[in-house]
Amino acid sequence: MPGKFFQKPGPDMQDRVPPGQHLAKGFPVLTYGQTPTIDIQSWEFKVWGLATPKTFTWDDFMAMPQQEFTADFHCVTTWSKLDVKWRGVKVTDFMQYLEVDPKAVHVMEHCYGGYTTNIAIEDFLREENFFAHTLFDDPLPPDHGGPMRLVVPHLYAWKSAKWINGLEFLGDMELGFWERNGYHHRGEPWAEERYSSRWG
Ligand SMILES: Nc1nc2c(c(=O)[nH]1)N[C@H]1C(S)=C(S)[C@@H](COP(=O)(O)O)O[C@H]1N2
Ligand SMILES: [Mo]
Repeated sequence: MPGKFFQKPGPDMQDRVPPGQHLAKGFPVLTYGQTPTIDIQSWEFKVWGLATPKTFTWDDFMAMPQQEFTADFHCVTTWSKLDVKWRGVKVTDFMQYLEVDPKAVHVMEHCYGGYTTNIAIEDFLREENFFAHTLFDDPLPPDHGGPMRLVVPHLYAWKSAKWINGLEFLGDMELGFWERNGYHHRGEPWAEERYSSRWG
């Protein structure tokens, strides 16, 4: 009964809803597998690959500049949610704490629970991307990726890794979990980059 869960975008919203998407009521949870249990005391975030290896604690992240973000969220399974309010750390601010080899062209996002997703470095370094620990003024709920997730508003939400705990900087593209299983390598909603063709 899709009518119960989705609504047609109103005329004012039409230009914000990508082709083939519908507005979700509420904020659906979409996870492959179980929600991991993570406590903030032992939470760690690692950086490796073509970057100086570093480990950040929760306190390290909280000491970075914090900001509010409002962003639209598009899941490839055809639901979108507009104006989601988050709080966290901008990716470009976080990058000030890293030393990345200029040969890095791609990034693998790693998560508690083993999920991975890949992203080109120019998509990762966009000004509008952020790590989120707060959702609509409440601590980010575990099902939505708490204590911390990445949000990449300009790509389908499978790139917005929940429970993120690491970045691996890469000299070549490698594929993450859904990308190995047929999803598009990039995933741009306005171009409907949903799935990869069998030939590439
Ligand atoms: N670690 C992890 N991150 C993930 C996923 C997942 O299964 N595991 N699902 C992705 C998908 S397909 C979507 S649409 C969004 C859903 O985020 P939400 O559950 O907060 O709506 O998270 C993405 N990030
Ligand atoms: Mo999704």
